[in-house]
Amino acid sequence: MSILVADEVRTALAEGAPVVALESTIISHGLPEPRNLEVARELERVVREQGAVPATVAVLDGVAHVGLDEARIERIGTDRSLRKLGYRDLPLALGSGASGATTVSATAFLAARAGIRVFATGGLGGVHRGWIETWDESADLAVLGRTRITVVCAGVKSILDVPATLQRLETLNVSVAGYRTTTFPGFYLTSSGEPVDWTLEAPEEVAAVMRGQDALDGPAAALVVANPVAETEQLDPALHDRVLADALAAADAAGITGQATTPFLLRYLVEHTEGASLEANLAAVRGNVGLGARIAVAWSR
Ligand code: PSU
Ligand code: MN
Repeated sequence: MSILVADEVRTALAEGAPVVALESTIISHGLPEPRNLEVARELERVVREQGAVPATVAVLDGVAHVGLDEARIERIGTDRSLRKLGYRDLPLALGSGASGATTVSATAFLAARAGIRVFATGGLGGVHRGWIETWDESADLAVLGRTRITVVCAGVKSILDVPATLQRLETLNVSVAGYRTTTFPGFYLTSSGEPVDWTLEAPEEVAAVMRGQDALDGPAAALVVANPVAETEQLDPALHDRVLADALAAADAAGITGQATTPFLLRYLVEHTEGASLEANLAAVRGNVGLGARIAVAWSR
């Protein structure tokens, strides 16, 4: 068996105790060293503080791990040779003994496969600006369109085409609700300005929607709980707009495409906001992981 569920996670799932899946790409490719390793540990701690069990997902030496021990977490934070693995990369990594961090698409799949229902991350991948020429749409969306998992996120990165991403989520039958907001969050920003049709106010309400999914038992699809970063912790919107425009121009000039696009833009934003985008990013992720854990607790009752 090349999917290995950590003992603690397996036991929690067998007992119906709350478990929250966490992705590893954000650690290995989305955040600068050495902060990334601290964050990996902190996120696991945030889950535990709410009484849930964290299950960080990654592929190491051809084995898909759901739940990582401390040595493996450290490897995710420090091994620069790790690949970035979407769902489609999983068979290739397993078959070839490769190692890599999992994106939302690969993490959502592996978590659901292990029986985990709640997954918390920063921002989803989505439709890239310029998609009409590049056809660049994250594989996250297709997997969420066929996986029954609740994903807590701060929306999608503002580096993307947000309205087009929301449209694709609709087409793919992914349920989307704002958490205590009537607008879709803007990742670094509290609001993207785009409206959401549904608003949920408490973890118990989210759990009730998940029970609704099970009662219907229709074709599998995700529930996206879009949880905005607090206004006091968001990136200054004017700074955001200015640096983002520069970042997109720089990516274009450097000929960055494919999997490299998201990490390039994220790094550019961190460097050109003197780390302010990183702080907003971390505030968003922390908030999502805490909420994910509270949802997992409500769901387990
Ligand atoms: N959001 C972040 N940081 C990240 C990512 C998203 O704040 O590092 C990662 C996630 O793992 C997401 C992936 O699944 O980027 C999407 O990459 P792509 O656009 O290549 O599918
Ligand atoms: Mn892409």
